[in-house]
Amino acid sequence: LACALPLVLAPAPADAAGPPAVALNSVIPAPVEVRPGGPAFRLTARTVIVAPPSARPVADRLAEAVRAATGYRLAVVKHAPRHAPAITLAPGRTGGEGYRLSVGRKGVTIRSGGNSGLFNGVQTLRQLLPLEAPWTVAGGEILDRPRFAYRGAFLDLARHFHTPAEIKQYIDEISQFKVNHLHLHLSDDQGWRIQIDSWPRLTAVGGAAGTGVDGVGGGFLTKADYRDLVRYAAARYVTIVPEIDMPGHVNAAQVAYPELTCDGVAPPPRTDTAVGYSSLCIGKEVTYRFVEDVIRELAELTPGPLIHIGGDEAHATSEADYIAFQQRVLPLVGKYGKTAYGWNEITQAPASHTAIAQYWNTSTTDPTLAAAVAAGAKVIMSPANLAYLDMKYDPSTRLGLSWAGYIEVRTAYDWDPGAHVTGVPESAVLGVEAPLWSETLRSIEDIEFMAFPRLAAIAELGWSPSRDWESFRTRLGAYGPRWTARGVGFYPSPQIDWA
Ligand code: TNX
Repeated sequence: LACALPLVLAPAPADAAGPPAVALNSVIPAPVEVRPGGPAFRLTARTVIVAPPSARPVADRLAEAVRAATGYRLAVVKHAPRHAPAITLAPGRTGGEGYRLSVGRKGVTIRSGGNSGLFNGVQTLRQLLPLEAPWTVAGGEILDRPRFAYRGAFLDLARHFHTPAEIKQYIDEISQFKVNHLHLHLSDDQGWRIQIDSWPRLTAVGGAAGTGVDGVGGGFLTKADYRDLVRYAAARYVTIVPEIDMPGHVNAAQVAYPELTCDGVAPPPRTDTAVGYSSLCIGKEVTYRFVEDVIRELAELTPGPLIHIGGDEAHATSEADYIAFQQRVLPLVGKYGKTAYGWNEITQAPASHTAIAQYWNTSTTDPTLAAAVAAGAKVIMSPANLAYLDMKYDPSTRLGLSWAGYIEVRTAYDWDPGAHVTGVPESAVLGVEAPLWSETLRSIEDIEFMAFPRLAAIAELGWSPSRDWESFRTRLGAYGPRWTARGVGFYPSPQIDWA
């Protein structure tokens, strides 16, 4: 122990030139257990990546990340040559998304019972690699697993379309914080952003040029684009969750198909940011043919278990109609083999008791939600006043909205998703999601400025067993140069001492 101690304090070997290794306890989200100690590992061009065939996809991601960070093209092999320094991916007893990472003089070993766990271990290792040579990784061990199964990010493609390339860039960033779901808001009053073969005018009209807020943008994902995104995300252990919003937020669909209104008259296209004025016609059968066709085609595109059917802000639908609509539509999701997911308003309908509600309200009490939970509903926490990435940081933020308040980094971090709403115990909470609505956002730069650093805060709430603002603040400050090095224009919050 006496000789291990100096290594704990200064993990870089004495002969190392340049900066000391990154401390093992600097990772975001904070791991469950960190035990620094023992000799460090020095990654060089001679290091090999060792992985069984089953873990090859993760090994390829690791090789890609090492190449981006160091310029080295490490070989990926099934068995390590004798004495070769190695990063080894190996089976382990830590189940699913959990992993164990061990660093010693001869190499780094990541063990997990699942490829998602190996991938998570790789994300940890990426953060332990210094930004500059020498590529020394501090010695010790990390044992890690998520608090919640669902850790989500969200993009709104309807208010302003974001291209597949931009969505991929976002997936690259969020997956580094072990975020494992990306919810795509694919339709709203302004536009319709996913090809539906049985209703082609949805995208021909609703995805045309000019169908964004202020008439800017337009565009949609073809089925081929969408399948490619699903694959890209899956390779980063991110599940795409598609949302079609209804019975409100449907103006774009009604512009394309006037039979979806009660009077059969097409409304004018809308490029403003008002909400709550449109509704599907609850009493017409064509409404349910439309909804079922859309759900069926979405389910065909979706390997993941969830389909989000919206359900928010249906202020132009009477309460009785709203409930009647959800009683018919929520079971349709099940008919196509998926679990229904919707904004918390769906909990007014008894059929939501086998569904998942996304809680976006700003109150810490919601008797309707609590009653649905008592009847079996599960919840994903996205309180607008804490988790909405489109809220301004402070009054001077040039992008974003402020209807739910200002959200500085500490506000986004300092709450407990497992005990946020009265009558919603941790056992009913599947996780957290950080929505990023796009009324004011156009480019990937806009997305990055609003998402980072707050997404890292929400990711830690979803992953880590406990929270500690001072620790998070320190780790975040140290992380800043990594975003800068990747060209991610994050918001340099004055609450953080940026390195
Ligand atoms: C409310 S949050 C909405 C969206 C807006 C967002 C802007 C929710 C379920 N609905 O239609 O884009 O506020 O922050």
